[in-house]
Amino acid sequence: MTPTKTVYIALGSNKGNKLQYLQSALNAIFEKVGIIQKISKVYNTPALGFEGDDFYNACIKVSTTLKPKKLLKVLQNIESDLGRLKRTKTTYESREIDLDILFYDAEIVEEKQVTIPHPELQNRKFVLQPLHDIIKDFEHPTLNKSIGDLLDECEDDSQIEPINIWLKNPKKEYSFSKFNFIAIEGNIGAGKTSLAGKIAQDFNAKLILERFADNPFLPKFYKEPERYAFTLEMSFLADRYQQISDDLSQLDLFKDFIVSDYDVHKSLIFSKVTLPEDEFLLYRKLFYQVYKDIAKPDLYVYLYQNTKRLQENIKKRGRKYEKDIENEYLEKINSGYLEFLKSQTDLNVKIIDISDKDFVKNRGDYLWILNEINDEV
Ligand code: PH2
Ligand code: MG
Ligand code: MG
Repeated sequence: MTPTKTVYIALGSNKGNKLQYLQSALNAIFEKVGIIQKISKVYNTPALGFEGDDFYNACIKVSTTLKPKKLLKVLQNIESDLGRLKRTKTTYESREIDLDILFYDAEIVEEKQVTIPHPELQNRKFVLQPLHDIIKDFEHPTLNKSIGDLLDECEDDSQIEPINIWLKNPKKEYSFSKFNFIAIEGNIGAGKTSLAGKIAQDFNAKLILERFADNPFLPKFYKEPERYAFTLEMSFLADRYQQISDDLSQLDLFKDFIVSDYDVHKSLIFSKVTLPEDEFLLYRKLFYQVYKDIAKPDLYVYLYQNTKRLQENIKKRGRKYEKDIENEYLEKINSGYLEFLKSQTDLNVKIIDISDKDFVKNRGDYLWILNEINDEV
């Protein structure tokens, strides 16, 4: 997986509807760069280093998987999309929007077009003050001083004043908070774990992942399905019950909701495919006795992915025991899910077709899925 980095970005505008430019830039950063973790107040600041109207300045903390050069490119595109023209003079001039990278984790980047940390930040109160709102204790990786100390020592004596209007975090458009428990389901290799992980990280949810990697019967089952199917299903039943009841009972006061990468009913769906009829009936009896009063998710998301791409994902993650899974098996599991979902009357189900999406690679696809889920609210 691509590592997620924390970046700090300074925003400035001194031309046109300044607040609107800052907000539009924020929205575009959310769409193209990553989730916005923190937003400073907006400050009115006199133009420093040139004659011009006052600026509105702010700083934000963002999580991103973009690398520094790509991040710079994306920010420059946002600047030009918002109407900023290429410089005409070599000195500073008024601009609709200026987006500068201040820090990229604690990394030091010195390349032709990018210098990080921003070489001027310690000399600019219009950067240090808003930065101080969101990370006063962060230590500058080359000056080895906190933002608080840099602000105290800064010789810039500009009068900078917070305005009483705040920028809005675009992630507030997604109101997952209506849910207490979302289960992400899908076939083998559909991307359940990746999606659940991203949602948990971006929206402060408690993440419940299926722990199947250590099920000793799974590799045996793939080698000899007839012999190990019942044992495998029984061990899943026992494990999943244990885990889900543990996890659901440990309330986490600091998390807003729960997201899991499975729903317990998958036991029924898989066993219907893997077991002979009579064994399945026995199994189902046990299942309902075990799960009679387990909490149900208040939203059940089924990620539909076509067989070809499931196979590609399975190859990519390279679990040895999964390498000979046949198309036919995946197709049976998919039909099993759809049949199960059709029969559910008191489950809030959202089926999302992701066969032409790649939400790991494309942030646009990820946001599209969030919108689909959000439509259910
Ligand atoms: N940006 C500059 C130069 N001067 N002055 C203020 N007050 N705010 C800015 O964002 C700013 C500036 C170069 O990018
Ligand atoms: Mg600048
Ligand atoms: Mg700039």
